[in-house]
Amino acid sequence: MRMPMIALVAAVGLGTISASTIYSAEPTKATFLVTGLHCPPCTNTVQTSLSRVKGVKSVAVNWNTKNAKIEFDESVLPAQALAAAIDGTPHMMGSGMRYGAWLALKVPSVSDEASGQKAKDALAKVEGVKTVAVYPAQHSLGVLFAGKGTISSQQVIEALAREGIEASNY
Ligand SMILES: [Cu+2]
Repeated sequence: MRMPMIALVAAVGLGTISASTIYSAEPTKATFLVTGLHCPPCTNTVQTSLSRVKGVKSVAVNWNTKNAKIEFDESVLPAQALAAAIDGTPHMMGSGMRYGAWLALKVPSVSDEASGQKAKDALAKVEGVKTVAVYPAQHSLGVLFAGKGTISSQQVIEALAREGIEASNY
């Protein structure tokens, strides 16, 4: 009776390993600060547009905070491409207005102008990052990407890590 029991335990163990390999690509949960929201229905315009983009798992745009909480697969849709999709959403008020998106990052060490500048310098080297906004009171950064490209939120976080700056998605 002992041998079959051991064999069963081994089989269950192998099953667990292969399952975790298959499901290792966890979706990214991130917050984007959305610009150009003119009125509450604009949140629906952006939400509906993004829900049709391949790689987006869920999206919720909040009118009060102007934040979009987005769950997405960066192997299909990197953060830079997601920002471009928001940017490319036709504005409900017509072509005279535009939506835009900044990736929000939690950066605990950012607390004043000097620490903010250090983070800005670290990201100035990253191709695809256009502008970095510093929010010392919120210990956070806003990252504006340049046009189309494939920079992921993880690549931005890693660029900060290389300069000893800890960061994470909101
Ligand atoms: Cu509107």
